[in-house]
Amino acid sequence: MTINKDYLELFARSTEMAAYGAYGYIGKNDKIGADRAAVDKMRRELNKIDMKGQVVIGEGEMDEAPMLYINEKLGTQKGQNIDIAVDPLEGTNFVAKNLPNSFSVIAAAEKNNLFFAPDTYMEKIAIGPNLPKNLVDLDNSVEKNISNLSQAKNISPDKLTVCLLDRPRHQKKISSLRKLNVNLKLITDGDIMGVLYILDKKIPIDMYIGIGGGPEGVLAAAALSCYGAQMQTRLVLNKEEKIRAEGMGIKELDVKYNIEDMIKGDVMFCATAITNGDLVNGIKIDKEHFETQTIALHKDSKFKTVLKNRYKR
Ligand code: VTB
Repeated sequence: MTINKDYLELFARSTEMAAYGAYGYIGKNDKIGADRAAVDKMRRELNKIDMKGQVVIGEGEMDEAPMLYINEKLGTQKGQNIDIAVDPLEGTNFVAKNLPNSFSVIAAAEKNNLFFAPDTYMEKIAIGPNLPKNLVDLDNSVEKNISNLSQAKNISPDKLTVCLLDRPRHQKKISSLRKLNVNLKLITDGDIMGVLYILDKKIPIDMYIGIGGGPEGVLAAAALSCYGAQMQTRLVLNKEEKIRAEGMGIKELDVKYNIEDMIKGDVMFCATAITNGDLVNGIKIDKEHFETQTIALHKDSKFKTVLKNRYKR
């Protein structure tokens, strides 16, 4: 079944309001305050929607973060059954330090169609649409993935660009890529957008790889699934996390997930920029109004747009 397309605007409203909530905290070095403001506004908007909504990816479990927690019910409990993944403030550091690329993000699918990723690390590899299936794989060496990609795109490795989070855990990958003379885009945070770069025609990013957050992986997969792009992931769990993941009903912990394992059926994705982004502009305000820009996607209707809205403050 398809998600009624009228929901897209309502979900976009929730990320717009959350982004506006966080806007007041730009450059204030207050990550917690910024996150709380985004969560409060997002929840208020989501609760106005006629849906039987439930959070499947949120800000933690109920006892540790009583804000948009996993399993929280949302909406008026009339309308479609919808599972929701939220990241009300993706890039808390960016807002705290007034740096680009902070977003408020949501994905929505029908009940039981989103992967319940626990709040742990996740290995990720992603490439854009219109490439042969299974071209890259988490179990391949960096060299093999680059060679497959460069053959499929018919360009030499030194013309390819790969995006990674700049972390010591990626040192080996980074040095392998440097040896191959591949161009790197190293990001300090925000790997939902890191993955989404592979969709943008203006920014030539050919592949995303590396370990980032599990929830962020599912949110990025939601966007990619609207484009027919490819992504493969695998949870990275310590002992304690393994027990927790089993408690969440994840039976096989070592498996690789493709997009269709993480996102089943129809999906919607909205991301509103807080500070200016590479893909869309951040919130702009004047005395009376604020303006928002939101990447809004709906898989089944093939609707992809940047929504530009203006609201009274
Ligand atoms: C990851 C990434 C996020 O924080 O969760 C990262 O997916 C945390 O990684 O996009 P470290 O523990 O290595 O700092 C973000 O960058 C921002 O939430």
